[in-house]
Amino acid sequence: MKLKSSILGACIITCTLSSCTKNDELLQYSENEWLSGGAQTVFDQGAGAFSHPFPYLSGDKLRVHEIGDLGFEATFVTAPAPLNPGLGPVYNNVSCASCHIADGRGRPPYPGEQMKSLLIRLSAPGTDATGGPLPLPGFGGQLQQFALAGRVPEATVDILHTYLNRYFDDGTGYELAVPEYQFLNPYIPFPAGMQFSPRVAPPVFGLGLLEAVPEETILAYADEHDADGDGISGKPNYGYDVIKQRPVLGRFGWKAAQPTLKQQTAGAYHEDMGITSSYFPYESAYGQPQDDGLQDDSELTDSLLHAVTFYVQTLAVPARRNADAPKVMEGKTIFMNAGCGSCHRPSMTTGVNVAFPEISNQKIFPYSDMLLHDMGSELSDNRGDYLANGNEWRTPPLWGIGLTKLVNGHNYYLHDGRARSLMEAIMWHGGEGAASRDYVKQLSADDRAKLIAFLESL
Ligand code: HEC
Ligand code: HEC
Ligand SMILES: [Ca+2]
Ligand SMILES: [Ca+2]
Ligand SMILES: [Ca+2]
Repeated sequence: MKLKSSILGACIITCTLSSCTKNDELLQYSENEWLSGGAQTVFDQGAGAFSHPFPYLSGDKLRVHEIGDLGFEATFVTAPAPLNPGLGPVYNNVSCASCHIADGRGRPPYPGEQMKSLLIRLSAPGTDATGGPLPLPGFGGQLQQFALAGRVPEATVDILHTYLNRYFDDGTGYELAVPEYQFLNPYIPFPAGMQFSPRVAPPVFGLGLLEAVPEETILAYADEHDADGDGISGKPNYGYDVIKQRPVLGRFGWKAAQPTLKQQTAGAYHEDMGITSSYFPYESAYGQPQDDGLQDDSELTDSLLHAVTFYVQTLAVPARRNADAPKVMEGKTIFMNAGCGSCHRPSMTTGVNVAFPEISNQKIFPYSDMLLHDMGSELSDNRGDYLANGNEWRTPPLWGIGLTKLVNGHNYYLHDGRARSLMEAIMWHGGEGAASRDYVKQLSADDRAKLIAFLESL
């Protein structure tokens, strides 16, 4: 299977590049749901499944990916230093890879552990000049729980849990863990009206393909005022593009507030690690006592920003496992019948980009519509993020989700990692997702297992 698929994959890209005629076998193959990332799918079911470059990268592009890979792994340190200086003065973590572990997802801290791959966005009520969240005076747009020697972290965070006990219709109980955040040791008192949004690091593979989906495709799924009356709206977010200096369709982040992978990457260096760049030339702590207030040169070169962005653009998507097993196929039918596919759209096709044929014209299976949905008050962070309100979250892609445990060693899902299993993630769905959740609630244990088997095959 593996070898055959790779060879056929090679045919597909050759055909795309030279527009040769498709024969039936290829056509059938291009419909094949095993290939979650189209021709840019990899056949690794192990712990490294999220960490492969696109199998088809022409010319010196693989080299750029490799340079970006080193940048993604690099541990930043206090300046001056010969290698990777510029960390801080305040930061959440020291490298991209320490949050996006093995290019996969982060998790909330275990009891007694410090928070590392979960971060807290902050804001004051209102919006800034770009329509985005208003920075919280004295703390900015994000809480940094670490600081360089001799400087004070902004605050530390403890997470406590309460538990909701609920029941499937067949009487089987399930439990939802509700996180409660306690902010401790703030370096100055928190201003009144503080809003916060906890978010775990999502996986970073397949993102170049999602960036290549035409805007029209995503907008065609939108039905903001539910004109067709199916209970599902779907709303595009428009974040602010700091280079174009205007709102642009958002795609990345849990609320789809980031328009491009480059800006997302520059933003991560800036807020998560304290590394300035041409995108964000001032330290996140600028104006706070942690910063020296001097305006230095960018700590990150444009060429490294380019390479690390290219790295996340060209991480391949793992192939599905057991996609044709009867249990999995029945699980997919249940998934569609439950209405999951109204938001977790099975497939999309990327647009044509002559400068980047590797991402062009690929039928991909992300299981997302890239739009915001009202997920109800129980999942709300009560904080706006451009056009997203507190209840609204972007449908996360489900591709590769069945490999989470293997790659990341845990089963924590949703924006703040509160769900401890795939089923718990489903049972948290409210708002527009409530009807789907209730459908699952009335399933037999056998059918619930089939639904999970399908998700685990993604
Ligand atoms: C402190 C942990 C942390 C660090 C360090 C970090 N990230 Fe992230 N990353 C996150 C979180 C949390 C999100 C989701 C943010 C949001 O919802 O707005 C995210 C989102 C992303 C996304 C968008 C993924 C998607 O599906 O929308 C990309 C790409 C990304 N990060 C790349 C990077 C790169 C490159 C670096 C290093 C420069 C980096 N990250 C460093 C936590 C981290
Ligand atoms: C109304 C749109 C919508 C429907 C319908 C829907 N989902 Fe979701 N799903 C979302 C959104 C939005 C999130 C993210 C919520 C959050 O992080 O708080 C999500 C999160 C998830 C997650 C966790 C993903 C991750 O990366 O952490 C899983 C698993 C999931 N959904 C499965 C399902 C299944 C199975 C169904 C059908 C029973 C379903 N969803 C129905 C929108 C939807
Ligand atoms: Ca710095
Ligand atoms: Ca801050
Ligand atoms: Ca609708």
